[in-house]
Amino acid sequence: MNNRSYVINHWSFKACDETEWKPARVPGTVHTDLFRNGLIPNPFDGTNEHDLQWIDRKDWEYETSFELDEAWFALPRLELVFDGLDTYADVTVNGVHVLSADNMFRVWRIDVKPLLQQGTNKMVVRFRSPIAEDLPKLEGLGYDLPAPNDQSELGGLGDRRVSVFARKAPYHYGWDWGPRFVTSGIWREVRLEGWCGPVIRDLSIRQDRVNASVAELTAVAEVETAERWEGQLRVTNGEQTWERSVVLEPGTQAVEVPAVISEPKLWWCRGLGEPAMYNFRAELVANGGQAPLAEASVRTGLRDIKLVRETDAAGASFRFELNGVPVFAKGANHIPNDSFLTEVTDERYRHEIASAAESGMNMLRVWGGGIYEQDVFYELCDEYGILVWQDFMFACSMYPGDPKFLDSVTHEAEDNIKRLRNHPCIALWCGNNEIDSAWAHYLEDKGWGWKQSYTTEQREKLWADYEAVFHEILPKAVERLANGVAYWPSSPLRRLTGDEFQHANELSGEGDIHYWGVWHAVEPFDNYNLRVGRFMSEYGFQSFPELKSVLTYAPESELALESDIMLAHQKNGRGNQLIKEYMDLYLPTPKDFKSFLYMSQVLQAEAIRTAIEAHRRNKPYCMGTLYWQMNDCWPVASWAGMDYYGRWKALQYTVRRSFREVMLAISEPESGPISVSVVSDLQHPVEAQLRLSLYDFQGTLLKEQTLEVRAAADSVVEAVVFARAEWLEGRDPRQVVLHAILEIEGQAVDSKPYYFASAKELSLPTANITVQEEAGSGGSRYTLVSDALARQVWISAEEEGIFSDNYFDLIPGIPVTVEFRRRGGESSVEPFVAGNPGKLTVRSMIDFV
Ligand code: BMA
Repeated sequence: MNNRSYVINHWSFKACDETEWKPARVPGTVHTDLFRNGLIPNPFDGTNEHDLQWIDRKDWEYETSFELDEAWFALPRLELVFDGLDTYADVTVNGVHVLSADNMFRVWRIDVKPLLQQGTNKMVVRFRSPIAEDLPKLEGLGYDLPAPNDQSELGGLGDRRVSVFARKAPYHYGWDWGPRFVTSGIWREVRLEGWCGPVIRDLSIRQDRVNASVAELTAVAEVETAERWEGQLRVTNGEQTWERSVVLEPGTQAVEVPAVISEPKLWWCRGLGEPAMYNFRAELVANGGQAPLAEASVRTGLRDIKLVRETDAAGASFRFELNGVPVFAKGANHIPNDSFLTEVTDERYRHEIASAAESGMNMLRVWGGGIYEQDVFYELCDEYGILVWQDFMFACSMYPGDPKFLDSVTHEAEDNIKRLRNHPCIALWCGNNEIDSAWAHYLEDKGWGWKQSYTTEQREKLWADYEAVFHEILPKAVERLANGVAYWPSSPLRRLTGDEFQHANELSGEGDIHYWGVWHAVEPFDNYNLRVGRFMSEYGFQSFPELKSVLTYAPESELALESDIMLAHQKNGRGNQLIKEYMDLYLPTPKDFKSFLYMSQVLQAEAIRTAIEAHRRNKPYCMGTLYWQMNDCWPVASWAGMDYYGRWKALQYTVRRSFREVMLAISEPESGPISVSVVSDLQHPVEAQLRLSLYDFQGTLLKEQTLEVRAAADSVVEAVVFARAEWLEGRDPRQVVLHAILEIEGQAVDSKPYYFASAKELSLPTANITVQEEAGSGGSRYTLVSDALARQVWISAEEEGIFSDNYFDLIPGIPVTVEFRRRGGESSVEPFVAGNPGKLTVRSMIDFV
């Protein structure tokens, strides 16, 4: 093989109307290059975002030179490959225009051999302002397209929202948790590839039938050749080899090789088994030859994944089945990890996915307002056994439907499905985020009020454009290319009926649900118990990041709920006030703003715990719970459980407990008695002991009961039901706690406190907590004991890392041991390593009121 590949780097950049070139980083963005050159301040600091909006109004250029020796020119084909250009880019090679790119999600490949020369070659990539580019499209359309998250005012555009015209990450234009930084840049690798003879452009392992006894596969190689070629295509997984003769005609063709593996090691998600992976290699070998002329490799897992929607008495199921086993999906919605995508290192991805795994998740939803993630994201999900619900990148907006736009979307879908289809983690392709329900075409009084500002004719046009993308182009692309993974047109959706039964409806008993009554509609937390759908793909509650994170963007003097900086780092208009309103309702009043930060996290955790327990208790009616949202793209008050720096909020620890395989859920419906349920996701039955103990806040044991509980495989069982009075027996409900522990074979698998009064009403005592380092643990394990009830004990470490548990309640006299694991960092292959936390600070709720 004489094929060669060369990564092109050493770039410089400048604004097109300036003269001085500065060093640039590729992959990168204009914003990060300006920052690294000291030309702009840190975009995330203070209110800097507001002053940096000029950047997207300019045109920018990147240039580089590269040397080519003679050997390159012996190859018949020399191609330039751009894995990603953000977004409107004109490329010239030695002064000749070779490409005009217009979709950041596409891969571009151009034959440039006639333009290259031995010695020095010059390449220029010129980015046209995405704003200047798209404003005329808006004017040409004659009406606006709804895009409520597009922060056009902040960008100086008034109400002219142009985000929908660009095939570019929607969140770049701002979101209700994200700043408006409309980037430009070469955001993925650029290579020169030279080849001769046939090449394998793509290799896909189609899984025609997979079960425990056999995997019937078809290796599909997309082969390109300049000349007619005859030989063998050989496919191997290291243990077995499959081969066939091929005759290739000039051009591109798909060559299929059937491959059967008996008793395959299946890929399982977390909780169900090991995520076994296989490496496959395809080689083209000349007749009679041995050395491959071309080769391609993929790593994949063998599994059968289905979205099962069967009609039942309540409506229809919405559940994933992996290798025939129903999966209760536990997870969160993922957004891009940074406003500047190229800042996200592999370590940051690993930290996120390892955190998801540590939190007991088995699914993440790659939400449609961001990007089709980088390969490493899916590689990690494969490795950690985390299923991915993959949206196409369309969210909360209506889009144009001109032929050029539709053509661009078609190519984007093909490029991304092909890139991602070998990842066993991909469980679903979903057309868009919330557009079906926001537009609500078939119900005049439903939706977000968008339709009402259009004429009947415009409405029909907008809906026809919608249908072209989400009911034609995308499902066809998935059907053709995604190797059997299901397509779901929009999240949420009830069913694709083409009439008023189509749009998501919490009470319909089918489809997936985004429940935002709590938060956006200011409904009480208790409504999480009442609004349970078949699959909860979104619901959420905001909090602030911890003080250490806040201080990275705001000085002490700005630490106030309504300061300019606090409002700049809260993108949901009513957000800060909503946190306060709910806090007034449920929690004691924090003594100052720093305490408010802590209390906001406790509040958020309590909201989402209520929701997750309600969803899990309702298994198998409900078969999934993905809260909004996993992560942040900058330091901000948001719905995330983990802040921009990867620091776990109270929520992340609560999720970790609420996603345990066997979980206790204690609920008190308004009308009825208190009920203690055991939710088991285990695939085998368990016998457990449930111990209920009533304590006063000084630790006196007042009453106790032990029960045997038998939970069948993958089940929910109500262990006990009782009236408040049975346990209170006249005692002051503000001064006692019921502690429930569930044990299996003597091991505590879950425990939960239950209070008979709201957190706001409890008579919290002063608590002294002692912390004792465990001998021989190398400073990584600590035992905490309190002399009085301590609620929401927050252990904070000097070092970055996570504790095995945090933000828990300490019953006086009952010790709790936690382990600290440091964040591995760039130099470690392990995401977390047991170690010393440095200085520890331990506080509980009483310290903040
Ligand atoms: C959901 C998401 C996002 C948004 C979030 C919070 O519906 O799809 O659009 O950030 O709500 O409002």
